[in-house]
Amino acid sequence: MEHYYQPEIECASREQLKRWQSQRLAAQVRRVWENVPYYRRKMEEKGIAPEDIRGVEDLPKLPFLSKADLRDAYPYGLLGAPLKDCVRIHSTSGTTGKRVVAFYTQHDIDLWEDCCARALTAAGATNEDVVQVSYGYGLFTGGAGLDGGSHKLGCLTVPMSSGNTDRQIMFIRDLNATILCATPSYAAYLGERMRELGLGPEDIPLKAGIFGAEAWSEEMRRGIEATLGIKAYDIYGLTELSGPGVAFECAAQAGMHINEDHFIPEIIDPDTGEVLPEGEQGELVITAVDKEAFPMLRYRTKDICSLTYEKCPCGRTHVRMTKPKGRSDDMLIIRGVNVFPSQIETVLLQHGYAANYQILVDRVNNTDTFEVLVEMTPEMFTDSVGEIQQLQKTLSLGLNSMLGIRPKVTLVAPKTIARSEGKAVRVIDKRKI
Ligand code: DLL
Repeated sequence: MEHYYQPEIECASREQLKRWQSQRLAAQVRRVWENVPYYRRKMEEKGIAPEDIRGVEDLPKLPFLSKADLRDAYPYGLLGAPLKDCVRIHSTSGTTGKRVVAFYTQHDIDLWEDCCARALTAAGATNEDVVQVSYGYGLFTGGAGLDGGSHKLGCLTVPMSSGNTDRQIMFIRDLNATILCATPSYAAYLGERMRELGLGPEDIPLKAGIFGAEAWSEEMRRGIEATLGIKAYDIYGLTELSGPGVAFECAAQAGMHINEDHFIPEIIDPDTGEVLPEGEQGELVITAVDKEAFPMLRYRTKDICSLTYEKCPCGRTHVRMTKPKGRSDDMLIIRGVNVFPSQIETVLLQHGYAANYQILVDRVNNTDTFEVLVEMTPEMFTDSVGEIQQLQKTLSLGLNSMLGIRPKVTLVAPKTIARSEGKAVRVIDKRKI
């Protein structure tokens, strides 16, 4: 039996949803016009005034916001509410340039936690569950978001944060944790550590996991589901738009429902900005219609995915997005060929490797070099040079047929690639340094 956190919203008719979106959008545009001079200037440059935006169909008239705007307006330039009404900030883990600092009023925290509570409910959580939150706490939104959602549901919440993997496993077992929230790479690492400790899925009480914050493949999902003995659900979000819970998976595991009462999605051609029809793949653009402190209108996420409005067997009516296969700025262009790390992960897992790999790109004599370091699993470990060469060749050919470009593959001993407790570092591109 399917459970919902807010059934009247999650299963509302499409007509009702559109009415909510249109009313909220018109009101939000007016609020932003009055309170955010930065965006008002952008609207004026396009010759748009608040009365031009009456409903969802007028959305394409609005100017986009991008990460560059956030940098320009840092830190207070996009604030949509008086500072005295703001109660929290969070910030991205961005490694280049200025971090994004997002602000929240109490209303913003409430709507965000509702979105996370919907995600937890879709993964089967009720107030009988023990939820271990192993996303980082602090400036990162993962810990606070899922923690807040778990509280709203009345689950017993274990605020573990990331790190100290043996203690994580001990708490899961001692406290009977039934739901784990973590990045997929950290969940995979927990599984790996369990195996080392001689523990199998039958030794832990977990039944579901809510994994997001980075791209992960279907193959990785199946791997985590098998090692932890759980059902693994995807969750999507970004700091600029609250954090986790912009979209989440239901039991159908067939795309993530976008919380459309708060977020209106569009898919655009990243080069021309043109809005693309349903089903086509492009960059996800999101308009948050009722966030107060950090109102994002037509925010370009850089994430590449597509949308479907087809009916979902779970009964929720909100549109679904496909797993983002990576960010447009994660995409590597190597000797002119577009390469997404997630494609490499898919091939490795199909060949029986774990998702522990690193992509090294450099430029030598004006030519791009492309190498993939892949960890052998303990089961396949061998020190026979002939065998290793054969395995490397097979993988390199497999990658060639997926990517259209052949990398050098180097197999390395188990546990030589550093594990991450948060988002995994997959790419080292020395061309940019
Ligand atoms: O990663 C928020 C989050 C926390 C989502 C916990 C899910 C779980 P940021 O650090 O601002 O926020 O990074 C946002 O991460 O634009 C995507 O590129 C990527 N991302 C987030 N969720 C997914 C996902 C959080 N499920 C950026 N699949 C986004 C693929 C994801 N990529």
